[in-house]
Amino acid sequence: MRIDIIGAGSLGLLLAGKLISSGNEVRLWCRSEQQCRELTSNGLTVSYEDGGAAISVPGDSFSAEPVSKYPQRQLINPGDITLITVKQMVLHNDLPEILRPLQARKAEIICFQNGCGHLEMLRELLPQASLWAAVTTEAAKRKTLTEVIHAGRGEICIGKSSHPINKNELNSQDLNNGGAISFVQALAAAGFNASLSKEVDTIIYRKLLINAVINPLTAIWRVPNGELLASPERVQLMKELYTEAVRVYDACGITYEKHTWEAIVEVCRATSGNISSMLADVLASRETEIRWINGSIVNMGRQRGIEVPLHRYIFGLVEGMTVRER
Ligand code: KPL
Repeated sequence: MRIDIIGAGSLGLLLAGKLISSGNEVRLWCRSEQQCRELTSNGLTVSYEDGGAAISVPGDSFSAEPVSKYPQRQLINPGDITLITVKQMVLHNDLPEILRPLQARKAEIICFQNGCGHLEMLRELLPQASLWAAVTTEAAKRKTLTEVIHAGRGEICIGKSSHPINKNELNSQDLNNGGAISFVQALAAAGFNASLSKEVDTIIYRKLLINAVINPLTAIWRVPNGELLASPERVQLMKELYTEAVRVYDACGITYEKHTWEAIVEVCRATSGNISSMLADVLASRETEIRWINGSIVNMGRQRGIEVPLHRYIFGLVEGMTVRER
């Protein structure tokens, strides 16, 4: 397949390395010219913490393009499928212009973002596109601009999201789409555990709940995920955030058998040493994804007339911690 991957962070590099080595034609869009140069001269390496054999792809087996704002680059001559692996803020701030050439096409686009809000923006920007949401539990850590560590094998689940909740759309989901089916096959051939699912919204809302409870509190207290469980006061605040969010989910008719409080505690334990993605953004003075995580809970609550004062408060606190890049 011809695949465009927009975003050369840990997930983008992981997908690129394995998809290139299994014979796909990949164009990797990077945020810096320096990363493009290094990828072209050094190639790309995926290594494993458990000592498994690393995958190294030479720089002439794929192309690396800069997603530079000035001069603005555009995704001309797109491949069979476009993967967007950048964070929400980059997608909202920098990508609309780059994606413009896809406006007149029935482009297949797979979005790997945390939180909600990007699909609505893309639906408006690219009305003809077939938009897919992907949720992954693959763990990857970028070591250098050209090397990523595949720290834990997980799953990639792809489906049509109906967010904001739209029951009619949910029932008419059509997954018999050539592009996504071929892409899932390409992922499997590259060694990923990937599937198409009609349950992607359930998985998205489960992840949203986990991220809305864990991420902002780790960012405010500057602690790894596991330390949230270290004091009863912190656990109490987590529980209150959880309870508010679940009230919104109930009002929206979102099923959450698997979105239990115990599941959130379990994620904290399983990722106890992790610096959450939001804390990592705060520590690097980058804009965070708070608007698309807790901000989504606030918006969903507003639409259903449900007050979520704690999410609103936390949202304001974290939003005030970083200055938006422009
Ligand atoms: O998804 C995460 C994130 O950091 O964004 C969790 C599950 C909290 C793991 O760190």
